[in-house]
Amino acid sequence: MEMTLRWYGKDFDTVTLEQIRQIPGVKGVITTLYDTKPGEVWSRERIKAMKAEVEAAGLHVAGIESVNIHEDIKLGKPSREQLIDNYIETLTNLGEEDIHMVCYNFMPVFDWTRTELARKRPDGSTVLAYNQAAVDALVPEKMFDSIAGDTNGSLMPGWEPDRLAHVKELFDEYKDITDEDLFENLKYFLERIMPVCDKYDINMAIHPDDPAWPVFGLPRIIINKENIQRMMKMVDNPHNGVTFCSGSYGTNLENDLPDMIRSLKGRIHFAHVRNLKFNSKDDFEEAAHLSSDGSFDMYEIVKALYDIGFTGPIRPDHGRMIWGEKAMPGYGLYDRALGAAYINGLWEAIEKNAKRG
Ligand code: DNO
Ligand code: MN
Repeated sequence: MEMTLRWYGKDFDTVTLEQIRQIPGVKGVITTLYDTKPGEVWSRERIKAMKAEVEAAGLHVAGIESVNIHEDIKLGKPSREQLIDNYIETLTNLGEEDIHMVCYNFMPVFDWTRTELARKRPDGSTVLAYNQAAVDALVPEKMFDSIAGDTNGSLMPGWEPDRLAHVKELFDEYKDITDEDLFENLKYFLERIMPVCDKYDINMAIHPDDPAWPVFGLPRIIINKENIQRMMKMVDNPHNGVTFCSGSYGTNLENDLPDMIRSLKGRIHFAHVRNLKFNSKDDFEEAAHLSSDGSFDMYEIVKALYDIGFTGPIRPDHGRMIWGEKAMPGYGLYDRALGAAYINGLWEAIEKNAKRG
């Protein structure tokens, strides 16, 4: 594995590349062109400039999170042809610039869903949290309003203002879309992009739906072992792979995370490692990475990644807000740096132990 940190670019991130470089063991960043819109072609020049900036700080671009998918592709509308052509052009430009991992998701309308961005924990830190009763009480169009005061001034990924402005229309468009339709549309998209992925050796890494069940009646398919196996088989190309995100698959306590990891040998191209603390099955919060702070056995998760010979980029996922930091919720420096150090420690111990036999 290669330890990395997500970075949104200097115009959007409170964390600097210089700070990231001082986290022990972090040599790569996972970044994006945060101001591009789904469907837009990423120009070669902009990708080149992004790479140069990262490299000037002594780091390298280990992959992209995300190149977002336009809703019309997920909906299977005729306009998808042009939009997929554009996606292929973006992948070509990334490939020409020697970037080989792209994370994306196929969630209708919303990316991740949380009901609180700053829930206070007993130690005084604040974390993102999810409560099912709170979701059930919300009107989807108003979802962001209830948490907007806690963003620390950041633009939240998946909650871009022009997307939010059209939430109602989008809901109407998804009215008749079933899980089967969504699988079909994903298959169509993947079949079209696989040739360019083969040509440039680009690993596509689908991010799971978060939480791993339908919210607001929208279909959601990347949620469990069965569905992800179906996806791997329906386009059986090693470049069609996954982002294994423990915090997203882990929202459903029925998902056996180490077992899922083992079943995806060779197809995990990117790993997000984080812990959740469940207060009940309908209420969880994003704990510190340490096993004892949450509900997951982080040793078993990292061990499973080690055992399948995972070599891709890995990153600590959302961190708590600690030590007075003001940053995008989930994406401060301090707790993610602690997470990286912890995962590195687990990995070193597992590796040394395995080599000792
Ligand atoms: C949440 C992230 C997601 C993820 C996208 C990938 O913080 O894990 O927003 O980046 O779903 O496309
Ligand atoms: Mn994730």
